[in-house]
Amino acid sequence: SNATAAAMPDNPNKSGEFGLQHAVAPVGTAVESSDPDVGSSTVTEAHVSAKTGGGSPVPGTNALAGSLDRVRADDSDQVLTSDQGVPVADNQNSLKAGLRGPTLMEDFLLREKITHFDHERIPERVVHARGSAAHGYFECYKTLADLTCAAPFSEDGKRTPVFARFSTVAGGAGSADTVRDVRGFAVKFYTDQGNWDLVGNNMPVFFIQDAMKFPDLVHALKPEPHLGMPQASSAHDTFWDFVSLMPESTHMLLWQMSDRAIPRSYRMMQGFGVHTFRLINAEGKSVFCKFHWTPKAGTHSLIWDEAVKIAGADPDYHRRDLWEAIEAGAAPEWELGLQVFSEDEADGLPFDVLDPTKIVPEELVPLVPVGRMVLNRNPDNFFSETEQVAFCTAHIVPGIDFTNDPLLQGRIHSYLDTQISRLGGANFHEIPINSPLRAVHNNQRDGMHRQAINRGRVAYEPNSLGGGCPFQAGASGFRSFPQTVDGDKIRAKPEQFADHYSQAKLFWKSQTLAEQLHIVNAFRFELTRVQTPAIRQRVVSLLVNVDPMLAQQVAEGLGFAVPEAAPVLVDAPTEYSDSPSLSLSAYPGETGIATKRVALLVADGVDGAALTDIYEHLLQKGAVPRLVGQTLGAVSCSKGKLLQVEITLSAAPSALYDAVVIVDGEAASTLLAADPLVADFLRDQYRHCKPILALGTAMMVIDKAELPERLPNGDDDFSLAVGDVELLDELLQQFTEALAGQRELGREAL
Ligand code: HDE
Repeated sequence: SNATAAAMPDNPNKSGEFGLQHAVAPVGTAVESSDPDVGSSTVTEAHVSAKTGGGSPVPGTNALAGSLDRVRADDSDQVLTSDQGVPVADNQNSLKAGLRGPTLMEDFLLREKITHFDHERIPERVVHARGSAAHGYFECYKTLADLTCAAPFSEDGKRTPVFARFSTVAGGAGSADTVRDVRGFAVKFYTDQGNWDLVGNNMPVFFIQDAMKFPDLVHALKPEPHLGMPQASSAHDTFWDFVSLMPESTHMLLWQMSDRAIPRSYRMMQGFGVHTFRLINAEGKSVFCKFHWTPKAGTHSLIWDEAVKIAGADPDYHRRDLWEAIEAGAAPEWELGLQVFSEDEADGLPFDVLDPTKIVPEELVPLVPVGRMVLNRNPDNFFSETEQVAFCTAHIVPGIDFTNDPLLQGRIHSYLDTQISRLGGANFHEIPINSPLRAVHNNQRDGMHRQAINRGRVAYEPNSLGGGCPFQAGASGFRSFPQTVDGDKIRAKPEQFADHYSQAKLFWKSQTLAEQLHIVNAFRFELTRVQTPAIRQRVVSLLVNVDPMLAQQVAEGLGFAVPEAAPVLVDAPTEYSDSPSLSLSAYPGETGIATKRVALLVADGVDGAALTDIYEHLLQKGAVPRLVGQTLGAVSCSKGKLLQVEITLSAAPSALYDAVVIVDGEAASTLLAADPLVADFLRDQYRHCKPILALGTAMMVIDKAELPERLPNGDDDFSLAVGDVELLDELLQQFTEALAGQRELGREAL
């Protein structure tokens, strides 16, 4: 796929990486807009690219790719200059008084270079510091004009450019990707009515009900302040101390201890807007709405032991996965679904829709698919795009509005505020990745790092000297929904907010047995790391209200008897029937084995013909096969040609592959069977519930690893495709089917 990528670059702007023949107009060449709605004088205005050629965008590319060309810098075929554009003759030596003398103060080139370097860092995000992002587009299936006048939903098939960033929450910018954590799922829609940011998570509920508690939550979660540990982990006393005293967090804790918190890939997790939002149509009619993203690749998670191993073997696992999938042309895709309900319907629900610790079960309000998001272009520069992108829940467009969810209300303030310290001032909206496609016209002026050169003497409104411009948009502009508000000023919560356990119960009973086992193990792990016995007990006393068996199993692991249940604050907690869509098993995915990574273990004497066939078969289906050997170099084959090993067992351990294949070949199988790394590799593949294909003599390698032939309950293990060489076609098909689906969790003894 590297050869294809070179011929057809996904990022045509990176000419330097695709040969000098692609070099284009030097930076600074003026580009003109062909869009009559769009001016051309300020950096916040959209430009159609000279490079991608203006006019109608190529299907599948997004308008933003063109607009950012204005600032994309390409050094191919260019002379090195200072920041002032002065050509630099010598970039090796500072200017000295004599060969062995001191460096001169006048060395402006040295000082400029070092000064710039000294200031290269900005504060990392206070939460969600570690993340990865990509460009793409959102495509609306059918107009939603009857529900909302929001621009992305105005026409059938309309495409809106997006930039999406996925993140962990607790860890610093350099922490590992596969830690147990909530994942951020933030999407910036560059609509033709301005930017709309849907700043969600991969779990539909949150720990707390009111913004007032957010700094407490985060202080408890982050490394403990006296010793700066642990990094990127909730498994410590302060976190569990806080949540054990906040029973409203119980529902979220179950999600966080579930496999949702260790996704296999950003491309394989759901996203949720969490809060209830409002949609408003052109007549001013409003409905409530919840936003859901569902991955086309299905929902897939890691096994905890695997997640831990990956954190060491490849801390950039999710970042690399997203990058490589996009570079390979396997653009990740999610379907956007809405749960839409009226205020009257909301009043009839057995919980408060303003409470962010509650979901709206799909059995009560169905999920309606409305469009899809495709991410098809990697950023050119991590800092300029992924680091500087500023998501903000306050960024909404006409047709969308907030509700009074007290968590959302606090966020509306926080995101704008935090950018000012993170990005250094009020003009962060002018940073290219943040600037809207629609031109900005207002009387906001000046401030640090101002880019726009606003012309004229008028910076106020009303005015007559500027012809009254810019003028108010009136009916076509943003108008808040005129909700009637009447009440006493009060610091309190609605009564229904106090039903803390009913939905936690619903979540628990909607999980498969294997998922439940993982939740129990996660609680045991985290609480074992907690040092204060009273905190452990308090957490289990919350769990008693969720399910006595859950509490029992967790308590057993912690070596104490089940404590008394925490007090239940409502008289009649809601009873829910189960909700199958809450299990990860509900979304196996539609993309088959595409992007799945398969290790083919090789050694001298391997059956090269079968190996090549399988390799080709996997490639054809979009999978990522790798020849994994004991050393780099060529292996000689019993049949077929010499094959080059791509990576070694020690450089790329089992946890980095979704499946493993070993083909026939007496000599090779003997070598592999004798290697303890190979046995480890296979045991991990097995323990992590991944498909294994072994042919002919490879059976001896499987035997050496002592893998069980059947599942612990006596059933056939469909993911273990082992047999004679003659059965290759059949076994390969079985293996491919297993790899396309979810893992064989039945291997774990319950
Ligand atoms: Fe955030 N959150 N948050 N959060 N959040 C931030 O904004 C905050 C919450 C979420 O990729 C910060 O730019 C408060 C819920 C994501 O850049 C900050 C409250 C949800 C991202 C902030 C919440 C989120 C953030 C830190 C409770 C899911 C990363 C840096 C009142 C619906 C966005 C920044 C990116 C980032 C505040 C709760 C999602 C400090 C005050 C609930 C995905 O402004």
